[in-house]
Amino acid sequence: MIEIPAQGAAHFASDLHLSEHTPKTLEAFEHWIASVAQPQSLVFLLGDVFEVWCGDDHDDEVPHRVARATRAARQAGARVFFMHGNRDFLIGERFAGDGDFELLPDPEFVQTQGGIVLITHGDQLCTDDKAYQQFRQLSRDETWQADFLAKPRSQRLAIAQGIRTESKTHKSNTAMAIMDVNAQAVKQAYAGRWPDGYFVGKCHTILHGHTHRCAVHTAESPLAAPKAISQEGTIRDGMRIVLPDWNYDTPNQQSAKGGYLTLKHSGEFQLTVFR
Ligand SMILES: [Mn+2]
Repeated sequence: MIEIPAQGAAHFASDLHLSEHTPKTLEAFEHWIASVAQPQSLVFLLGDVFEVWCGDDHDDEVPHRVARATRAARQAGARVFFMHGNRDFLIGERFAGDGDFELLPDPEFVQTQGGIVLITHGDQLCTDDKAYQQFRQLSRDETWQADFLAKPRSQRLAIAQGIRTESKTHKSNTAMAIMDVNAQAVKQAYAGRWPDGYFVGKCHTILHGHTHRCAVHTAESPLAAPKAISQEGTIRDGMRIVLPDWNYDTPNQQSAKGGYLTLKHSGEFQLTVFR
């Protein structure tokens, strides 16, 4: 459980999907993290910061720049946390050291006066996507990961490329509803029952990314249409906040270019969406 300092704030972003093809999004990220990094602030990156991650033994400009940005945030007095997404789940201690950030388990909990917030990348709540959940279980296995990381880097990149192509085909053939969170899985998560079968602890509010359907859902309308607009309020029981994905490079008129959530010790929040 992580507590938000009384005088500080926590800032959450996810799903930047950074790669060599996203220079503008990378620049927006660098500006954003510098703007929220100060003493007493907590910066949470909730997964899929990178489009793909094949091991910490990289020599690429994008991860170097991200590590420089998180390290600078730490030097400015912030604590930086990183949770794995389904694309960058292979980030390890070596890269965490480069970026001077702390790796978090998924889920993790944040304590505020407004209640306990469960934070997660969100992919585990999409229980209707059976094919993905099967791959997830396989790829989070220690032996699978050790085998994969032992291969030459060029081979790892080729395998990752294959998985991405397969995933794109799967996505275009799968109904939108199946790739969203499952209502029952969300309901059980509030009661502490996580989809993997373990009891993780109860929470009042859930915060996640992954689905690219930015919204603030409430207990009264748990599955209302996503609305990627800036809004503020105080967290309460049964609220589920979904972070926006970032895309400054091929923006689309209908969706936001990015955004983040700020959460205070009091439980007040502000969801800022970039247009
Ligand atoms: Mn994801």
